[in-house]
Amino acid sequence: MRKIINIGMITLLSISAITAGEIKGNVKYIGKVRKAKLIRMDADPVCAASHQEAAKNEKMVVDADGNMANVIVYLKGVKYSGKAPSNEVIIDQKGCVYSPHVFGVQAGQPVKILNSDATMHNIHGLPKVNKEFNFGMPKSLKEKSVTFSKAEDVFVIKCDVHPWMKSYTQVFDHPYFAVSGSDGSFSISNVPDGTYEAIAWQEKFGTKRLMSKKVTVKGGNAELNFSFEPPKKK
Ligand SMILES: [Cu+2]
Repeated sequence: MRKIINIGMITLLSISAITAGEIKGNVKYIGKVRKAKLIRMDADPVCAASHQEAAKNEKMVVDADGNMANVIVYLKGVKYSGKAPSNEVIIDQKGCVYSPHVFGVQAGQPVKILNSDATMHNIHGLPKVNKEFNFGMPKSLKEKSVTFSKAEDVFVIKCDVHPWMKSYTQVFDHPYFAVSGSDGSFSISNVPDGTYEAIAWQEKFGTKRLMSKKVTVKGGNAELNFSFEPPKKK
């Protein structure tokens, strides 16, 4: 009798371990797409000279079809016991803008900071849960590395030399997150079967109008779409 129960449990465990799926979707902006403002970099001639056409403000990156980039989509409250990946997330200071403008990273995963510019940057991360960091990166210093030890909601990383330089990051204690690309699409893979609360964060809409949706994964692909709307006029 005991044997049968054990075999049953092992079978059950192995099925749940291999049953996982991919969450795929798209983020749209439902509203009039305004032209992005151009960034004035006159304060630093090296920055200004690195652009033939002025760089665009990235607070809202939406294409002509309403596809919205730079939106963090993640599953909330997921228990995950795996290790943080050892591969680095790279953030570059290039043309006096941060690339990427928005990124996600796992707690304990290294973040490599590059300075591709021939000018001085001072990168200043302003987390509340994790340790603040703040250091100058003169043109001779091409690489630095930081890690965040705990999960934390979105915070800003800015440059104290160039006030227009901002990047946003969120630290996760699991790998189930993604940032939408320029076509608005995202995918989160290897998600164990289950029903989750999914959240979408966007820089302009921020956390006040956090978007939340239920998503169920049951092998194969699960679809999850978000759309942001401008606030209704009263
Ligand atoms: Cu800078």
